Amino acid sequence: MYDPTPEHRFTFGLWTVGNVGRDPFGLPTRAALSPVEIVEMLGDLGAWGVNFHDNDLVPIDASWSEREAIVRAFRGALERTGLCVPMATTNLFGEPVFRDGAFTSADPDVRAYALQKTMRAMDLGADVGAKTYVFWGGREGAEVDAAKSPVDALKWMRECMNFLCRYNDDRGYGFRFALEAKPNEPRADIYLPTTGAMLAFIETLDTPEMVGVNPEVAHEHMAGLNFTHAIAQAWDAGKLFHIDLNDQQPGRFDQDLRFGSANPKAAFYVVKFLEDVGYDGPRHFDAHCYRSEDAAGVRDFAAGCMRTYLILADKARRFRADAEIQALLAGLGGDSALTPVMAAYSTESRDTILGAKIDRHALAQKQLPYERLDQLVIDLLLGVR
Ligand code: DIG
Ligand code: MN
Ligand code: MN
Repeated sequence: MYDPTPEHRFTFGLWTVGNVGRDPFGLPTRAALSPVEIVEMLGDLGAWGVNFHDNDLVPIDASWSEREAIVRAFRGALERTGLCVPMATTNLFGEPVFRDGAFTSADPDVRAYALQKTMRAMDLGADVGAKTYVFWGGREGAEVDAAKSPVDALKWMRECMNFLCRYNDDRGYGFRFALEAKPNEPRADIYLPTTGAMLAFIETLDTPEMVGVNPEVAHEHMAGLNFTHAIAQAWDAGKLFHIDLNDQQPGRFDQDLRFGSANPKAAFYVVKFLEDVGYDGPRHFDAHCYRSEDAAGVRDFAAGCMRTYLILADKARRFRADAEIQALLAGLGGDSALTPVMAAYSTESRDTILGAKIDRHALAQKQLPYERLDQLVIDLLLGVR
C-alpha cells in the first residue's frame, strides 16, 4: 500500500540522490553517481521521473559531441527504466561569474551570459521532453543593499524573464515556467523571497499566463510561513505549476530534509491539500540524505520520501472517511441568510447588510472545538484511529 509506483508521479532531481555529502564545512562523503546510475536507481525504487540542472547532466565545458554522447546514454537509461523528465532547470548559482547574481547582476554581460546559458539549458530540457522549466535564483540577492537598487534588480529580472518567455514561444517548446522562492542562503537576502512575492512579480511580466511557481517546503519554512497556505494561494491563482517537497526545522539553514522527517503534521496538511484538490503534477522531492549516509542510505532516503507521502495520503483518506471528524467539521461555519447577499454587491445587498440585526455576543459564543479536532488529527497521525 505504501510502495511507490510511477502512477504516484514521484520525481527526484539528479542533484538530490546524487548529492555527494559536501557541505560548507566538509568534503564529500560519498562517491559521485552518473546520471545513468541515478536513473536506474530511481527506476528501481518506483519513481516516475527525474529532473536536472543543465550541468548536472552535461558538464559546463563539455563539447557538443560529448553532450550528444551524454544525452544518448541518458536517453537509453530513460528508455530502459521508463522514467520521464518532467522538469529541467539551469544552474545559475554555481559558477563564480554569478557570484553577484545572474539575471539581477548589475553587469549586463553577466545577465547576457545567464540568458545564453538558460536558452541552451532550455534546449537540453526540451530535447528530453521536459514540460516545466524551473527558475531558482539562488544568487539573485544582496549582502550590501548600497550596491544595487532592488528596483533595478527587479527590472533586470523582469527583462530576462520576458526575454526567455519569448524564447520559449520562438522555439515552440511549450514550457510552463515555475519560479521558486527562497528567503536567503546562499545570499544574505534573496530577491522575491517567498511564493507570495513571486505571485505578485509574475503579474508584472509581459506574458504572465506562461509563468507559475515552484514552492519548496523548506524555503517557506525558513521564512517562518505555513507552506500549505502558500501552495493554497498558488493553487487558487492557477499558478501551482510544480512543487518541491522536503522538510525543514525552524531557524536553520536550508536542510532539504527527507519529506515529512521534521514536521509530519505539517507534511500531512500538504499531502491532504494536494490530494483534496486533485493536484496532478509531479511530486518532486528536492531533498538529500544526511551527510552521514552511504549508498544504501541514499536509497533509504529516496524510498522514505515516497513512503511517507503515501502513508500521509492514506491518512488523508482516513480523515475524509472519519465520521467523528467529518461531523465536527460539519458543525463549523454554518448557514446564514446573508451568505448570498455578500456574494454580489448591489444597493439591495448594501442596504440588507447595513440594516441586518447581527448579535455579536451570540456569535462570540458559538463553539469552535479545535482542541478536539486537533486531537483527532493527532490520533489519526499517531495511528490510534
Ligand atoms: C533549490 O531548492 C532549487 C534548486 O535545487 C533547483 O534549481 C530547484 C529545482 O527544484 N530547487
Ligand atoms: Mn532547498
Ligand atoms: Mn528547490
